[in-house]
Amino acid sequence: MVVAPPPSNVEADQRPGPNPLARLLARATPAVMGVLNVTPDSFSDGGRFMAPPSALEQARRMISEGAVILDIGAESTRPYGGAQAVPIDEEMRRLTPVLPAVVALGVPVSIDTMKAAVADWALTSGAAVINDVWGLQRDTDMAGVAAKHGVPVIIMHNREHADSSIDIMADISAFFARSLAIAEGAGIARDQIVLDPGIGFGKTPQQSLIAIARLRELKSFGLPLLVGASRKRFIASVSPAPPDQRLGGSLAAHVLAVATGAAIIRTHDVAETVQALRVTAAIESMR
Ligand code: HH2
Repeated sequence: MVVAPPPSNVEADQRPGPNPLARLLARATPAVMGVLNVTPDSFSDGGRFMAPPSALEQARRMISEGAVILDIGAESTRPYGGAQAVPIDEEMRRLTPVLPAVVALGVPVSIDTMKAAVADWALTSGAAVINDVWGLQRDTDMAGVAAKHGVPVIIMHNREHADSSIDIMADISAFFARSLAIAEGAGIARDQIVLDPGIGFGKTPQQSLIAIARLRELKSFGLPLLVGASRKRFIASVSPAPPDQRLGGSLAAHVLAVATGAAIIRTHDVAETVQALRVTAAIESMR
């Protein structure tokens, strides 16, 4: 059986619709989010896309490979610790020559930031989604910014430190409950929320494996789930390799994440991920 290629991702996402999230989720296949790091120090591709022309080239490439949303970040979160804090003005200085040009390419753009002021500015500059790796719990103005702009928010689980003694699924659920209460208090509509277990963030490698294996439990919130396992260290804990040689592990994790309930996959390697997910879906359709 031949699975027809999906329609152009750009055309599809420019159709009028209720919100960018609803349009992404209305697709038959899981949405692939391409990562664009305009940073010198991101854990797997720091420095590669700092220059605006390379960032734009990478954005175009990811769209042509099938990304239906791009996630732009200008401050490394360095999962597993060691992030270099970036002042607000520096984060905006890195984004200014890139963000509006990427928005103009026609797919929705999410802003990966922990700072409400940066999110506010980015949304005014054309970003359509907030991606907060502290799930509205670090910068107390973040929920208000999301509500003011009426945009979707990705709420990611995070912890200051990993603790191997805790039940990580219970911790993730308790964190989401707190974030959802904050969101509700700020007036963010529930259909604007995506939950993300935060693979690699405040987790031992084993806890990251558990979060993917038991992802389905998080469906109880009744909200779409996003998983970003791309190139992360838990892969090397199973099969040692530097970040740029973790594609096989990333694909395995993402295929299983979709099987256990993920609707959106965040990845650095768009072409390979799209191919893996299409082949998985084609095989599944034969069952
Ligand atoms: N992972 C990273 C950054 N942002 N956002 C969400 N929602 N989920 C994730 O898993 C996630 C995220 C880390 O990856 P990357 O952006 O490549 O690294 P860095 O933060 O070092 O730039």
